[in-house]
Amino acid sequence: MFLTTISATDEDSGRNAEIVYQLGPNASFFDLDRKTGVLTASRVFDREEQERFLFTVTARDNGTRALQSQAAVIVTILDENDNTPKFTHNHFQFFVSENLPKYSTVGVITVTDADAGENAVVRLSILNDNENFILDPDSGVIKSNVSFDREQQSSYTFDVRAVDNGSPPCSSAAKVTINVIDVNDNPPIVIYPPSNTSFKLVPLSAIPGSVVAEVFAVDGDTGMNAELKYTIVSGNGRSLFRIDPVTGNITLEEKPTVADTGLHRLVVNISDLGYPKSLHTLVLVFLYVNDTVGNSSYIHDLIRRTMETPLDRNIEFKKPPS
Ligand SMILES: [Ca+2]
Ligand SMILES: [Ca+2]
Ligand SMILES: [Ca+2]
Ligand SMILES: [Ca+2]
Repeated sequence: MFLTTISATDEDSGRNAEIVYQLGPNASFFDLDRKTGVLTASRVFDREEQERFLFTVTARDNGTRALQSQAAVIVTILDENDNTPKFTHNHFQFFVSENLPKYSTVGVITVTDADAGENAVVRLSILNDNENFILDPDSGVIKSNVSFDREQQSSYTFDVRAVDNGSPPCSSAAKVTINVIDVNDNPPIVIYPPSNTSFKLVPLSAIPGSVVAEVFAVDGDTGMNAELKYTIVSGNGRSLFRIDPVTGNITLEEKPTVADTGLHRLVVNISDLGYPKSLHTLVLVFLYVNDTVGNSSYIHDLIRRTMETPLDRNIEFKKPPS
């Protein structure tokens, strides 16, 4: 490829003015025509590999006592847009807490372009996201345009595109996933017993170890934030009952005696194992120790009246009507 013509002058005449051109060292990628001084490239250059070449050329006359002079040649390789923008990852993964305020920074996309000048000026955009995120086209900073609720949506995935300013422009794409980390923002919800006013009959003949009632709750969070622990916090003064901390099953610890007959109000605490803050719910479990239910409206009346007793105080056993 033709680059330029090197030319020198000589004020002598004849052979004393005949000029021969010669390349100095460090010019292995170039050819110089000895007679015409035409400088050509002997290979294809890659600016990303080497941008400048510096070498010397010598002009020598054909005099019997040859005279010569030297000049420095600098060849600068101009850029071509032959590199597409490169993302540092094919798939960017970011982790954010739910309940993060809108417009918080959730991640930064990094992209490089090996070219120079405008050929390396890259702008970023989001391809397919329903305006849940805002991407700064220059800095690559991704901000949320929504407040995250992991219980509604636990991850978001979309594609981003990088386009350089070359003509024609080069572009590339990458995937982005925003993972929403759970925060313990849901207390346990009691499924069973269905209400705080229902009761279960515990016959005097019930066998110790048998399940007399069940407590079951769910928690909308995940992991430890949804792991539940059941405990009886009051109403079990004689330790007649025991609750399984994991299943919530309430079993009879010992055979009830006549002294145990009547209504027992167990206050059960259901707490999650959330960190740093655990959330909890209280539920009332009424157990009526007697041979038969007898008059159930009487028991419901008792249950209503227990509401006047604070939950941290054991209610007095009420004798069934004779
Ligand atoms: Ca280039
Ligand atoms: Ca480029
Ligand atoms: Ca929870
Ligand atoms: Ca949550």
